[in-house]
Amino acid sequence: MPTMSDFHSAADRVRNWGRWGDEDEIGTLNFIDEEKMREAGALVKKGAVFSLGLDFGSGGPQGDFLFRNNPIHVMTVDGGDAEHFVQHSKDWTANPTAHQISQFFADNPFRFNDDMIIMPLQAATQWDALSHTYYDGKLYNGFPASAVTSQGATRCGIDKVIDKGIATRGVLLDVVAHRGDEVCLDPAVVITPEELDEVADRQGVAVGRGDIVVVRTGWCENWRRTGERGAMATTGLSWTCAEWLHEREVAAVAADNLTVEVQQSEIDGVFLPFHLLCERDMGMMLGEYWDVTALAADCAQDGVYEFQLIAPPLSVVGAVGSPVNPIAIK
Ligand code: UVW
Repeated sequence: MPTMSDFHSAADRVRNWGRWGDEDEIGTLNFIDEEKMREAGALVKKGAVFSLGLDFGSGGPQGDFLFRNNPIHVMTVDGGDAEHFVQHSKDWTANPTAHQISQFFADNPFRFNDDMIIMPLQAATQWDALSHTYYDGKLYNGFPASAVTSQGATRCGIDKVIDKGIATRGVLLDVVAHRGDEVCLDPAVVITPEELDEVADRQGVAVGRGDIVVVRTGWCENWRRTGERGAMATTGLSWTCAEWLHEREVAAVAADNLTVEVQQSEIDGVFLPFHLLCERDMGMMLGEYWDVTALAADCAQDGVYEFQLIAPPLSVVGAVGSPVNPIAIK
């Protein structure tokens, strides 16, 4: 089993600190330039849109992870409120604002509904910001871990990437189809760089500078069919795929599972090493729970595994991640 020292050697090889200046907070998104965006736009041929976002609701994928809940959706105004104010307008005479509202509803046909949502920003389909994971007291580009406090991230927050879009060429790597599995990978599968090359070769697609690589493990399909959240949790990329992405100057990586990488320990004493290498050392954002079911079916049908990918996070100031509804357009 690889050791902590192997991890540190890999980190030294992939580290992009200073590559785009000492103040850079967007990392490998810098690989997406104007030419790349034009190339991505030209991939739209049939006018077919695929949403890769899961529903944000009580039936989401959270459940057995202590720190996160499914979104809680609450109505804050509905039709009942207007009728209540109309019927009880005389009860509100001591409260000028409420009285004014009750008069408004009594005199005007206008009605409205409002709502709010309470959710971890890591609840369903999401981006990890570069401030999400770190080690040895440092974030991406050497910013101190203390830049993230209970007030939020003053460095590498998700709001820092907003100006990038995010819009570029997406490439689906369908490991499920490559292995001939029907729905999903076996939980024990560890996807290696060699396998990523095999998948790309089989699909006749090359991964390059500024791309977002989207990996299909079948997790979302399996979860939707069986309701199982935990059993399929372990399959994903090997930590060694970080170097594969680094060499190709990929802009970001996403998958249809919780962690993109395998959850089982690959290195003695380092949990989620791929996260640490990508986010903290390379400055590469991870996209999680991206549901590629419909996209994968279309790619299998027309043999085209590249598309324009548009996946802007919400500009939540100081957040270390964001919900997203990625759109693939072919
Ligand atoms: C952690 O890194 C803890 O979670 P995620 O896989 O959602 O990024």
